[in-house]
Order: sequence, then structure tokens, then C-alpha cells
Amino acid sequence: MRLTSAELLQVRMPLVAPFETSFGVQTERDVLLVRVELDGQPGWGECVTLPDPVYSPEFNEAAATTIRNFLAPALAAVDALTAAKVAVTLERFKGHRMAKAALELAVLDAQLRAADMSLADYLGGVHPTIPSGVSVGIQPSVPALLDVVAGYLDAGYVRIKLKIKPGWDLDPVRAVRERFGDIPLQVDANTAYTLADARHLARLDEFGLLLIEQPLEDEDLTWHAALARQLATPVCLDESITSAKTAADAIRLGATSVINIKAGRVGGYLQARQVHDVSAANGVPVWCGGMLETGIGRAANMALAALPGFTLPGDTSASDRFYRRDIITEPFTIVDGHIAVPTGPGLGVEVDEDALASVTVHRDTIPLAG
Ligand code: OSB
Ligand code: MG
Repeated sequence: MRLTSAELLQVRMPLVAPFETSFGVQTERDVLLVRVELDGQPGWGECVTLPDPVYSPEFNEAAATTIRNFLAPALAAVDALTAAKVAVTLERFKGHRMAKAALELAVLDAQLRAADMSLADYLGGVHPTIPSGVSVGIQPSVPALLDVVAGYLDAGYVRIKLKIKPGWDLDPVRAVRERFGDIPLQVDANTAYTLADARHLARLDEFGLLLIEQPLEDEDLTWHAALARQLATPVCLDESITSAKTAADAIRLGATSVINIKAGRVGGYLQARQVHDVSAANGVPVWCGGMLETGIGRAANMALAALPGFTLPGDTSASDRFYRRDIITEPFTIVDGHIAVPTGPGLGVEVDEDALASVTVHRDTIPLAG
């Protein structure tokens, strides 16, 4: 098959509530979507960049430009294009992993729809449903946090992740433990600390957390290893893991004993599977992270999370955790703490083009030579 069409869509969707992390507050989701055609067969991808380069160096406009100017034209030049050829074709372009991942996902979706195979089957998924965790943003106060967490527990979420930062760490964690007891609980710092905070972070040990996610800067593998030696709480890397290679290095260094896998962060779902494989080979449990995805990216995450090494609940929440109504695809819902992995061809969800048009701010076709 050949890449016969590529389009970029900028979509804006309000969030049910502001989502605050150590790197800022999101009040709406500005999402970049990619629609391709392989010999006329449509496929959809979602780019997980944020509007600003605050989680990773990538951001929406840069990703759109990269896809338009470099990535899509390179793929259009490939005969017999398959998803397996995307990463190698784009290898000479440095970085821009989220942009590459979005395009690879769109190609995967088109290819698998044409082959009548689900993404979960293609990746090697083994679980029909996956346990659902939720990422809880920084709240204005501890009582507000307790209300929010109570709501998620009532909804059935089986694991709670609290965003932390200096000044919002011990108190909220203690309050959640005191109120809700022995629930599966973890924290995510999004790089907000330094090694000088090691003794402070060790005070989290008494709360029996599943893990602490990305306490230090992205590139601080050695420092994460040093910190890990000072904590009883397992260290889990997110931002630092940009490929299966960095995953292997981080594991060998002792910088991480659990890994958060986000396909966008590592350049695509195929590389994400390799991160899964290298982690499994080293006995390191993994879980599926999230980037406030719409139904398109959420569907792909459910398929990824169905792989056997995903032994911890991920940030694979129901659609209504972020969106009152995800009108782009049918919403994902939580039943008994679990979400069903789509079984239809490709992503296994259908894009409602009319509904999509109502939230689309900009849509344009990428000129492809030939
Ligand atoms: O660090 O996991 C993170 C959202 C945006 C950027 C980074 C992160 C997050 C989340 C939300 O924690 C996860 C989700 O989509 O449910
Ligand atoms: Mg994280």
C-alpha cells in the first residue's frame, strides 16, 4: 500500500475540570490528529504533544510542522508502506518521537483495518479487559483532593495516582492514606525534585506507595539510581524513557524498577512494545501512561495495555475522566474497575466525522509529491 493522503486536524475539547501538574495547568485539550489514507483506506492517529514544550521538548505546532514538512513526505515515497517500515523510514529525522508515533499509529490503523485485524491482536495483547487507574491533578486544598479521590474510588478506579510537587507531597499523600486506607496508591512528580530532596522524598516511604514516578529531571539516570538507593518506594521512570535502549540502560543502572510506557514518548506503538519486551526480559513491571487522549489515542493505549507485561494498572481511564463527552469516538467506560480492549479492526473505534468537525479548529491536507 502507498500513503495516498495525509491530513492534520487541530481539535479543541474542554476538560471536565482543570488538570494541574508540576509543569502547569491544562483547562482544555488542544489535540493534533492525523488522518491518512493508504490506497484510499483511512487510518487515524493522535499526537500526544501538549500545546507547550513543558512535558517534553515537543509541542503541537512543532509536531504539525514536522509531520507536514518531513515525516509525511518521507512516508509517501515508500512503496508497499507498512507500519513496520515507518520508524526505519523516519530514522534520519532526529527526535520528534510524538510526531512520528502519531503518523505510525495512523498507518497502523489503516493497515489493520484493511487486514481486518485489531491493534491488540497485532501487538500481541492477551487481556480482553484492563484494570483502570486514574491520575489525579494537584488540587487547591487537601479537602478538595479527598473529595476528588472519593469520586474516582466510587467510579471504580482500582489505583490512584497523585500528582505531587514541592509543597504538595507529604500532606496530600498522608491525608489520602488516612481517609481511604490501604488503596493502591502512587505519586508522580514530573521532574519537580532534585537529588538534594532525597531525604524529604524518603519520608514518603512510610505510606507504602506502589511507586514514585519521575522525581528528577529527564536526563538524570545516574541520579535516579542514586535516589532509588535511598528510597524504599520503587522509582518508576516516565519522561526519561524515550526508547527501548534508554529503558535497558535505566534498568541496568538501577534508575528504575517499574516503567511507565507511553507510545508517543518512545516514538510509536511498535517501539512501545519493545520497551515492554525489554522490561519483561528484565523482570521489570510496566504500566500504560496517558496524555489526556481522545478516543483515538485511548483506543490504542487499551490495545497496548493488553500485553502480558502490563501487570500494574495504568492511567488508562474512562473517557469521562477528562471529557464530558468524547464525541470523536464512542467513549470508553469503566465497568467493575476495568475497561474493555477494542476488538474491531485497527483501533476498533469509529471516528464520527460530523461530531469531529464541530470541535475542529483547523484542518488541512499535506501536499504529497507524486
Ligand atoms: O506524567 O503521566 C504524566 C498527563 C500529561 C502529561 C504527563 C502526564 C499526564 C498524566 C495524565 O498523568 C495521564 C492520563 O492521561 O490519564
Ligand atoms: Mg508521568
